[in-house]
Amino acid sequence: MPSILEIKPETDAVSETPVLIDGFHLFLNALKLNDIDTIFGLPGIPITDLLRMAQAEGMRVISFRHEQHAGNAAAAAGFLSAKPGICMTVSAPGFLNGLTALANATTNCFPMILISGSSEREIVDLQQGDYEEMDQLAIAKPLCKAAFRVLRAQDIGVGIARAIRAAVSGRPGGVYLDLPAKLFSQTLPLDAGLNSLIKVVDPAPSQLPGPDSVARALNLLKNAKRPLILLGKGAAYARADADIRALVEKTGIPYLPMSMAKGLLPDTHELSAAATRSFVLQEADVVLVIGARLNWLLSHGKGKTWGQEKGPKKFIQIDIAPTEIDSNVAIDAPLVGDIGSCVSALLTGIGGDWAKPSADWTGAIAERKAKNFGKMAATLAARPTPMSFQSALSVVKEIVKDNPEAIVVSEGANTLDFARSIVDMYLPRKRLDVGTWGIMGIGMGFAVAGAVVTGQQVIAIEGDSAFGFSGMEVETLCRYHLPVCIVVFNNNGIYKGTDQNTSGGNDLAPTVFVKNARYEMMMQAFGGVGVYVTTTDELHTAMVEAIASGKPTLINAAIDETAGTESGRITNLNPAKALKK
Ligand code: OXK
Ligand code: ADP
Ligand code: TPW
Ligand code: MG
Repeated sequence: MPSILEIKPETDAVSETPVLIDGFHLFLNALKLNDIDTIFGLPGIPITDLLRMAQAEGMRVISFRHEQHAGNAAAAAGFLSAKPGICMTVSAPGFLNGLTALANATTNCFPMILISGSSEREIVDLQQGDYEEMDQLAIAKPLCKAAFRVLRAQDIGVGIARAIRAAVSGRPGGVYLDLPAKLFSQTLPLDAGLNSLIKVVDPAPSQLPGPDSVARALNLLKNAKRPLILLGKGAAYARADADIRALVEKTGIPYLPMSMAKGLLPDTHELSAAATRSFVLQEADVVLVIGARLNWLLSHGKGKTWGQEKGPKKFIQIDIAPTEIDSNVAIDAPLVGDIGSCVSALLTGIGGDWAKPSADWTGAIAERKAKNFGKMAATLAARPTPMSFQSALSVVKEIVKDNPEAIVVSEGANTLDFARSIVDMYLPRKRLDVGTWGIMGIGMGFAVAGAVVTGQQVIAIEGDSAFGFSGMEVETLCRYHLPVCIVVFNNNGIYKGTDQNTSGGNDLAPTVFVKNARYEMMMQAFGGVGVYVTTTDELHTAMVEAIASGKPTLINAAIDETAGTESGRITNLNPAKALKK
């Protein structure tokens, strides 16, 4: 094996200026040229030296314990920075471990690039049994937005440029870049090599909506009696925060945030209709959808949730992907373009003579909100023993209110669902969760990215099952000294801890875990802070200390094991429930 010094760019003996540049350095220079300064990954053949060299070149390399979490970190970094997050893995098994994150990023419309080393094409294609042999490009293709392979050093610049553009332009998503091991040791004359690199100009160009489509949308909105604005994570990603707020406030139209759009306007805003979600979805007559798909999370835009029996609704939909329009229901006024340009065009068209929605509509919403706030306040104030989801979350709610800059990561079933409605968000892009797939396992990867990309405190609200998917990454949190406070909502299992095996056998039911597991010891094992709490006072003290110290902390919060519901608020999606109907 050559040492790292031997594979640095070759230098002229007399002048000491490099005359040749190798694939490793072409690759790193291409990333740096495009302002990419962080790599999330896991070393091994053929990328170990590459990661060392990246560090030597001044890049941040965050090394994980499993590629899925490195990939999730890259995806969250993409969402948080609007630059593609980079995940690097080894061949076949490492690549496959990263693939779930790549597919999830694509599903969530987060920009990331999974870059995997691969084996020799000549051997792979003849299936001669190379080390970690796999046709990675073919496998990645259907799971991401675009996939490329670079075979020649002179194409590294183009490969990186195409990957960046594919990830962030139009609808953002995951991109796969295949780099065979042999590429890294190829060399080019220094000047030619550097000249082959591309700095991507305007990677995510604005896409303006046509004036006729803006007029159509405004006309519909103006004639609405019970208008509603629906904000999705695309609206959060678009960074049109001020214009979106202006649109809501100028028009006086109530809005409903999807989970990752929470905080785009503060959840305490008087026009938020989040606390009366069912009512506004049923009653609205015109809905302006901004950066959200009418998928399962929105009951496909139809049926009882949407009060279909009360007559058809009109939809205006802003999306950058033209093929999203009419995907589930007819869209009366499509606005295809980037959200910044579309919202700004609407604002311009609204003018000074806008008539705000009637007091009938806003008053009915306000009345229901007040009622639901009252009910919620009573539940949050109760102090049962053991803690309920709600009593424990009332503490988290206060802590987030006091630390609005903190990034909140959330996963689980009941833990996720209660946290979504209880914990208010105050600023845009502060909430990261299970997203479009409802996927478990994003927790620690997203937490690492939150801390690394923003430098802010992270608060991870984790079901005990959800935490287990990425739990080993607490070592990563400790190794990089990241300010992450994890609260494990420990109800001894998936959904609850009291399920019974009805077969008469000795095994526990499939949803049940070891009782009173001491998850906090996992954090202690690596030098972080671990605390076990059974009361809201203890939870409050532990969270305050975690945030004051900035130390990686795991708070194992004992929650009533009887309290959860199967699948939280989406019980209706279980097939056996349909059987019983
Ligand atoms: C909301 N609500 C409130 C408040 N906020 N009441 C009082 N105060 C406040 N602040 C009310 C709101 O009006 C709703 O009541 C209810 O609380 C729930 O609100 P919300 O917004 O959470 O709505 P809902 O119905 O749960 O939303 C649907 C959804 C959401 C599909 C968008 O459930 C979601 O994002 N789910 C993701 C689930 C998921 O991915 N789980 C993964 C694991 S489960 P009403 O009366 O107005 O309706 C899984 O995969 O397998 O088991 C598995
Ligand atoms: P949610 O889960 O919050 O409902 P989705 O992920 O379903 O949101 O929808 C996000 C939508 O936003 C996608 O259809 C995507 O094409 C769109 N989108 C993302 N970024 C932009 C942007 N800058 N401009 C316009 N649309 C965007
Ligand atoms: C990759 C299915 C959805 S929610 C969940 C599982 C296993 C765990 C719920 O238990 P938890 O939360 O986290 O303890 P709580 O508060 O209800 O007790 N595998 C993947 N994704 C999903 N969604 C699942 C399995 C699932
Ligand atoms: Mg649980």
